[in-house]
Amino acid sequence: MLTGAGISAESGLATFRDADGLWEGHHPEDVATPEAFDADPALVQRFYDERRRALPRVQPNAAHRALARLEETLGDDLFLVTQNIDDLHERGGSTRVHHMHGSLVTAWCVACDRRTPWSGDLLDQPPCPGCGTSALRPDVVWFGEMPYGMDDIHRALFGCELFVSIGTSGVVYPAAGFVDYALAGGSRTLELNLERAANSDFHEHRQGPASELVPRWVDEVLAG
Ligand code: BV8
Repeated sequence: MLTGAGISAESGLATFRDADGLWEGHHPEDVATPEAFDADPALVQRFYDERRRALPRVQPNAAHRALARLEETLGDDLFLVTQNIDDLHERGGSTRVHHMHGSLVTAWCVACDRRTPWSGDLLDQPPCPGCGTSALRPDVVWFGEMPYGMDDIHRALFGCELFVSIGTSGVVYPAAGFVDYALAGGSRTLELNLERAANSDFHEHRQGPASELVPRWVDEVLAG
């Protein structure tokens, strides 16, 4: 199962498409890059500090909670990978979440490579709790960087019974290619989305808000 920004939209977190207005005069995709961080670290730190500060103000929604119910029954038979860097899956009760694009609530020290749970700002270059160096960056996978856990993801994808994509526009790779990988392994594929995604070769599409579609689908799975 793959989730994207659409599953958190009804909790009040902007999606990339919504946010494809500008952020401080920049497209988000242009801020989420190592080059942008090298060129203007304060701009990029502010971008993530603002999104990290928003987290305590929002709550998981019925879609997050439904996936936690599904995990309670399926356990390790459910592999949940998210493109989202928010913590709403965890706060909704999921315990096995693979953040392939990293997480807002972790800081990564580029000096000692240590990752530390982090809820504050990084703009003022706080020292790394491990080595004391002021070299902390968001633990987020930027464009041009390798997503996390790709081996585990590919192992889970190939030959899975059902691949479900929830609330993602299917434009960013390698996540957008997961459906093809699943199809190649003979999986059934289902998309739950407000609008059909760009990579629309799913066996089944259900259109609507995640907070309605996901609990209904989970009820079907648990009943069946
Ligand atoms: C890599 C973290 C290689 C940061 C993110 C040309 C062609 C193909 C690929 C490329 C190319 N040029 C470059 C690439 C590669 C590039 C890429 O794919 N670019 C795209 C733009 C073409 N990919 C990468 O760079 C990746 N890395 O390829 O590494 C490599 C190899 C070797 C060694 C080193 C490196 C890394 C990509 C990761 C970037 N980081 N996020 C942050 O969050 O700030 S990406 C970010 O945008 C998200 O994480 C997500 O992945 C992506 C899109 O977001 P979505 O989740 O889909 O959200 P979006 O807003 O787009 O859509 C919202 C959806 O929700 C819609 O479908 C909407 O209908 C739906 N929705 C809205 N409301 C609701 C709803 N659904 C249900 N209910 C609702 N209420």
